[in-house]
Amino acid sequence: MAEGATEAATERRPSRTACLGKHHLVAPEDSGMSNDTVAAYIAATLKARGVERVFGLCGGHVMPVWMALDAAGIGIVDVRDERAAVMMAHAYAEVGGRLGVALVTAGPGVTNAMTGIANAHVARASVLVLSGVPPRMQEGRGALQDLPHVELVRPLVRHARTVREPTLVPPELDEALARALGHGGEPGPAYLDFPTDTLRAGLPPMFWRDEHMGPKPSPLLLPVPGDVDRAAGLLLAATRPLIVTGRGAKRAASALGRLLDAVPCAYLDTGESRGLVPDAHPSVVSAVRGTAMAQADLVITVGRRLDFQLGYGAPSAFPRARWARIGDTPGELRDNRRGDVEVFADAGLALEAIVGRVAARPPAVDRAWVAKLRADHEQRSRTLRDAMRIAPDDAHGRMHPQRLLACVQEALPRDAIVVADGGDFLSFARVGIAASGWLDPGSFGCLGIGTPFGVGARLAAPDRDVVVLTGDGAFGFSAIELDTVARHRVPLLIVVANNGAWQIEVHDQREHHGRVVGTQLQVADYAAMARAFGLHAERVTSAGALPGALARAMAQRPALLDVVVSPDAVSSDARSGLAVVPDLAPLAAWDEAERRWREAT
Ligand SMILES: Cc1ncc(C[n+]2csc(CCOP(=O)(O)OP(=O)(O)O)c2C)c(N)n1
Ligand SMILES: [Mg+2]
Repeated sequence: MAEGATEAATERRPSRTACLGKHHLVAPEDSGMSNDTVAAYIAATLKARGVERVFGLCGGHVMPVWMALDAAGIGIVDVRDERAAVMMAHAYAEVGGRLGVALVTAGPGVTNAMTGIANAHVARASVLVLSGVPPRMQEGRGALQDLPHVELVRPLVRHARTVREPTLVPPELDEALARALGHGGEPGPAYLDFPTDTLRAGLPPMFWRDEHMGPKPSPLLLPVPGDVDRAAGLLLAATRPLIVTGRGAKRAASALGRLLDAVPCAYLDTGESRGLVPDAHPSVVSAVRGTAMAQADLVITVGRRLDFQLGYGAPSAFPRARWARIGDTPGELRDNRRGDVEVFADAGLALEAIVGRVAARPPAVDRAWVAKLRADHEQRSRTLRDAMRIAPDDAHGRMHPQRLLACVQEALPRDAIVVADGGDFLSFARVGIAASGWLDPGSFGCLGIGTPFGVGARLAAPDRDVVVLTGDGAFGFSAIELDTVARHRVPLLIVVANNGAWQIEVHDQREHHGRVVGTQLQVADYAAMARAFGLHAERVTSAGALPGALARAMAQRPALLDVVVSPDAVSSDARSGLAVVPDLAPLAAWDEAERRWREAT
């Protein structure tokens, strides 16, 4: 456990000015706070773990922690809705490769946070959510904001507990941190709450120990050599190998690059890993995703679940493939489709080890196959880019969303992180925008992440530009966070594609139901709304006005552009049937293929 100073701390209770061990805090003399409380301990531990800011919304039940965080010098990003606090912590974690922390009050604070918690659960984002419950003597007696939080969040978190006994806070907090970070398991949200009187209670000095407070190394799973041999063998024998990456590959960019140099596979990223391999790399074939999936004879998933975005890895979507799966979580290793080889290991270490086995040997890869996919990818991308630049206005003179995106792409700084949200507009952006950093609603498909993810991303990467591209419907969920953006001076550019509708649903209703019900919005004045919160904002109604508006907005961030776009444009997600939710598979084409496959087998 401890070093000398902490040992000494066990001998006496702390005075308000004593520094007891390297993690112990000294409360400001005039703060009226004691520095030996559970709340102060939580703040000191977070500080010791490198937490620099916490996203939250205040309330009496968590006030002791709130004040202790501030006393510890941890920044508080105070938001307008708890859902946004968790989403900000989520993006902060994902972009920064670190823990995100959200602090929300009891009752409605927790229920509001639940959508954010669910989103982090599906995305496997390392978020610690802290809250309060009524004091122990009031629990279950009809106290203000008394709810069984732990029962509510249980299926959405890696760990959930109410900690009532002050001296158990150190190990409980330590375990929750480890679970959130995925030490020995899948990363994701972890949840703890404390009765307010527990937060105020003193925690004797002998419990302030490095054993629980100090930073812990992140253990990386080493690959088993035999598994690496088998994976390398499969790869060397494959003629049409395809690598698909996801969340678990994010720290493995350099090993991945070396593998692609050694064996020129076809490569697909997914929303979770976008930007990992630059678009200019000759292996990238994302514009011909379907063809690559249909023709591959070996698919190697790296830190990627076979969720709906990959057709669950079904034989009907990947008719010729054998599988190698690499992952350090059970889902990323073997959900839906077992691998012929499974390498249960950190992705970077596994890829390095595979490179070591294949580098000196000639692969059987059909280079002409990869080259053809790449040529088709480039051709398709070029055609799309050209079409986007001249996508015509509709009969009412409203801009095509692709035209908007083409202008945004021109104005996008090289290293920018793009956050995309919406229905049709997200779909257009996903296909049409190239960016080195990317966040979107992910597999949870959760509208409303735009502005909160933008805030979290920018705070995690203060030297990168962050641009939020959002449909008007999606924007509305978290629109009030413009206030948070302004108060905290987060220099985002937010572009709202305003078509006055939940348009992807409108297309579905028109095509499959013959009428439009409850899916129209107003073409509201979001620029006026943004100005009300102090942002620079403009409404743009013509493509000609866009470059100037984008330049002014970039220069005066935080800024919002409210761009009126045509509702008539139909995105690929609307066409693919994603919004219709087919019976057997997530997209119409896969659903059809699955039907044929079932008939034939
Ligand atoms: C929280 C949430 N509610 C509802 C949906 C269903 N949904 C998916 S896309 C969409 C429409 C989004 O509208 P908008 O953001 O304006 O984008 P547009 O399709 O108009 O481009 C809806 C309602 C969802 N994915 N998430
Ligand atoms: Mg819309």
